[in-house]
Amino acid sequence: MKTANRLISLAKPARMLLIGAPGAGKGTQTERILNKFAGIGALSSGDILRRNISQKTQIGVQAESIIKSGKLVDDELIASVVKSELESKSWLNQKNSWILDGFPRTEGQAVLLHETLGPLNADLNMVIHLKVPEDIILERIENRYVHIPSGRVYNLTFNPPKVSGRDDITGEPLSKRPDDIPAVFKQRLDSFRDVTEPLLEFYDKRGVLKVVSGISSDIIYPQLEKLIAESFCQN
Ligand code: G5P
Ligand code: MG
Repeated sequence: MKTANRLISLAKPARMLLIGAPGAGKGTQTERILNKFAGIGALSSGDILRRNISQKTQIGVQAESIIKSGKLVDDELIASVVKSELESKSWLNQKNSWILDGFPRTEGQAVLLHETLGPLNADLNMVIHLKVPEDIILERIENRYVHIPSGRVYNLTFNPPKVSGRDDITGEPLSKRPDDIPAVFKQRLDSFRDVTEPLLEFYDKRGVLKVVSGISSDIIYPQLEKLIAESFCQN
């Protein structure tokens, strides 16, 4: 239930990154955080790319076959797409609070983001690894449906839409992601292990890494909420 008047306010700006394997629940947890804390925005690199694909933009054309194969799009491309989004939302400053879901996911991307945020003294101040066992997430993907314009995500057993095949808010049709098939999902997991897991150390060395773990989003979410409340809601 969305109870706007009960949202918790932050006392300090939060610039967060969620890192997790495909299907770990980055989108799911982002939505829960936004429903609990006031004044936080969110941006998912995968959602931006899927919107570009559905709108057939030049970026969408470049990204479509790469996403379908489960590989990662080029660091420079995704970094510039995310930078433009941050600019257009006026989030490139020390005041705004936001969550990045899925970007950076390589060390090269982390360096590019730092080149943008560092000079503003607005680097990421919390990077959270959502740690979920692989056998658990494999089961989730088969049942996932998404609302591409908003990025809202459903699962036929865990959080089914109120009306079958329709987004709860807009009533628009839901889609299957073309990269949610087992062979492609395996490639996405490999990319995560090969290039994204090493990024954890990068952020650990910078003193901003936190880890939350569990076999379900219901187990992980309270850990996330506590971390955010303790880190950003007290002066
Ligand atoms: P994305 O879109 O960033 P992934 O692979 O990183 O894709 P994904 O698949 O979106 O991550 P998620 O957001 O971590 O997973 O998970 P989710 O959608 O919230 O949850 C997964 C499913 O499980 C949902 O159906 C949800 O309802 C359900 N669920 C959640 N919790 C539970 C639970 O506790 N129990 C159960 N039973 N179900 C649950 O990137 C896609 C592609 O875009 C490109 C790449 O090609 C990438 O493969 N891309 C980038 N390329 C380069 N650099 C970047 N930074 C890029 N970003 C995107
Ligand atoms: Mg996602």
